Amino acid sequence: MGEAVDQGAPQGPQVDVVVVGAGFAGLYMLHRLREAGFSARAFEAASDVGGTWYWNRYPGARCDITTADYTFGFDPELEREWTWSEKYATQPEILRYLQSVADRYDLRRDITFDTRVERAEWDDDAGLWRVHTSTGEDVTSRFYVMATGCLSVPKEPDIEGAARFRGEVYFTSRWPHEGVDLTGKRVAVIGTGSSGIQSIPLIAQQAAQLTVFQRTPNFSIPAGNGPVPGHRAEALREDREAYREAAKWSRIGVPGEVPEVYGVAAPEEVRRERFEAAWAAGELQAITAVFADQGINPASNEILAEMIREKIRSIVTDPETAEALCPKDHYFGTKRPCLDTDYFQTFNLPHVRLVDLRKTPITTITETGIEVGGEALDFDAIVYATGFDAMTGALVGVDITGRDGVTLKEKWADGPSTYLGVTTVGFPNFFALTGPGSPSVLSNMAVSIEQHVDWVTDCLVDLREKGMTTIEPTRLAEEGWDQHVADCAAITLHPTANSWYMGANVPGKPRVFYPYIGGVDRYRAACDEVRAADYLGFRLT
Ligand code: FAD
Ligand code: N01
Repeated sequence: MGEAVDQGAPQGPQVDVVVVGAGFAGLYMLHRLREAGFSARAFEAASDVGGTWYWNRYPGARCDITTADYTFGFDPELEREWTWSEKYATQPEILRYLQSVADRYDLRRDITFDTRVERAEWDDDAGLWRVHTSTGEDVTSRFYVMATGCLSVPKEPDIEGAARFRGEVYFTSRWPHEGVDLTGKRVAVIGTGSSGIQSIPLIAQQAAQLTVFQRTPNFSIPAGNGPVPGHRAEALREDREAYREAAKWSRIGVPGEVPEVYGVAAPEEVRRERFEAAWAAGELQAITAVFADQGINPASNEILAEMIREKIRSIVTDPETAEALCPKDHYFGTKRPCLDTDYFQTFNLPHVRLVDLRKTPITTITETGIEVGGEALDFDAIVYATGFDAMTGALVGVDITGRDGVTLKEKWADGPSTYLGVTTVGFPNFFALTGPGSPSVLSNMAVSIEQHVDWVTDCLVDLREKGMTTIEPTRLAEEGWDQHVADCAAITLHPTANSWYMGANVPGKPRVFYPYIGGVDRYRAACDEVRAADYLGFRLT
């Protein structure tokens, strides 16, 4: 393969691969493709690289996987030259890192910014993808890779009257680049997921009055931010490669203990000791692994949940507010738990008020504020921290038409269907990085992105070596994988929650469990096995 521009008929592809998106996934994909000798073009709707870390500039935006782990591991030189300043780096630092990655590997020259891919059709006769962009530029490619992100399409505000508000309106997921000064203002924040919980303490520092509108209280533990944790820094210094290898074969993409203690069986002092250690560690990987059975056994989960509620009650001084902040309608971990810095403490401040939407739902948003439970509250600014059309939003947001004229949106009308979470029947030579049916958002995404990109690149190299030009999963393989993904979720507590993992946050979205919960390690083994078995479950032509 290689550059194959040919204006005469029959026309071949202009590039080997089109990549959509220039976040962690698109950048690494581009780099690997180039290294392997493929020609590639990337298109990015934003004006620069970074993806998540380009768009989400709200106050307090940080990662929630320790940054020493949430980082590329493919190049020891890159690792030697970049030092993270904190346990959980801020958005500007992560953005600078991704910009430096783009510079280091000279990636920008193949990325077209401010350009959205709007449509893509598979041309079965020519065996290529026809990709159409918002600027009118059309490109043809042999392979088409969506690196469009799992959390890149903000959810529309589905609240009556939202368009009427005449004050300032902000979305955490599209925060203005120049920053926002909320000093002295009356501010409403709607949403108490990770974005809300990170931004609320900082918004409270500026606002004259802050009112937080909470529909579902969330489990959150203190991040304990500070320097990179000593044990991780040391392990990396001692044997970087072994540490990264351990991450690849871990459950969530971060080296750590696999718990063996069962919550229901453990003596009270053991439960307490394990919980307090996880609380003090300030790491999702610790609090999600206190008990071996917390994700599957309601009784064990409740033991952990109640210990977190006790902490909330001990922090928040007003008992009614404390109770309203205690999550009781979902099992711990079935909605993504949050890491915070002084979130619960913020509700002790005199100018901060919590409105429990379960008790008093929003009636409407008006020109001047929000009506709730018969009260009309006026605001200067409303901040929406209301989340994303996760996992599939960006994929079906592009009009992608496969072999039989069926679009991806049509095919996935009742929920996504994939083989290995990266390919789908009817869409030859199409890859969705960290797609539904892969560990993706349940894992350290840096590790999962590298794994997907490496697998896709290896696959394209293998095809080239075999003299093959197309790859598509078989229906049987896809059905088997879908069943496996569903079975893994079904034995957990996850399907009980109204979470974005279940598509429950977007009205009308199919209610299935979107990611693969079998673990990063097992997933990697499955992908490796498929490749070792000469692409078992795929049809190559
Ligand atoms: P993205 O970074 O989302 O990049 C996708 C890019 O594709 C975007 O720039 C978008 O503009 C572009 N795009 C989409 N559609 C089109 C189109 N049609 N045409 C052109 N361009 C398009 N994960 C972790 O593992 N650890 C964390 O600590 C963590 N923290 C997070 C914090 C926040 C605030 C958020 C929102 C997410 C966080 N995540 C975290 C998940 C995070 O999204 C991933 O870790 C990772 O950044 C995803 O990289 P990506 O390249 O796959 O997608
Ligand atoms: O979005 P969310 P997010 N009326 O969907 C509420 C990653 N991330 O941007 O739960 C009233 O979690 C909604 O209520 P409910 C991370 O993976 C990581 O915060 O649906 N409220 C919820 O409280 C995360 O999970 C970090 O009842 C409405 C909130 O808005 C994912 O991105 C930081 C509403 C949305 O929470 C998404 O997080 C940020 C309505 N109509 C993001 N609609 C880190 O810490 C929605 N809500 C690294």
